[in-house]
Amino acid sequence: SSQICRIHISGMTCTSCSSTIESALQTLHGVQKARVALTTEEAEVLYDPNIVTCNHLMEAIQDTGFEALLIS
Ligand code: 9UX
Repeated sequence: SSQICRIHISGMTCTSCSSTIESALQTLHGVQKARVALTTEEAEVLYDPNIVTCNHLMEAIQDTGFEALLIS
């Protein structure tokens, strides 16, 4: 089964920022769908909890140079 993780992202200023993060999330094993919204500063990720964790998703965001905070 799948779960959804919602993450607040700080530091994005352009659509290139959000695209970079979205691509980084989409390449992760276990991620089924990832959407990053620049205006709301939010990422919504559909993932398989048997393969990857929400913590791991947040680390991947931080690795691209942005701050990530768990929403839900
Ligand atoms: Mo363009 Mo977004 O350099 O940080 S990718 S502003």
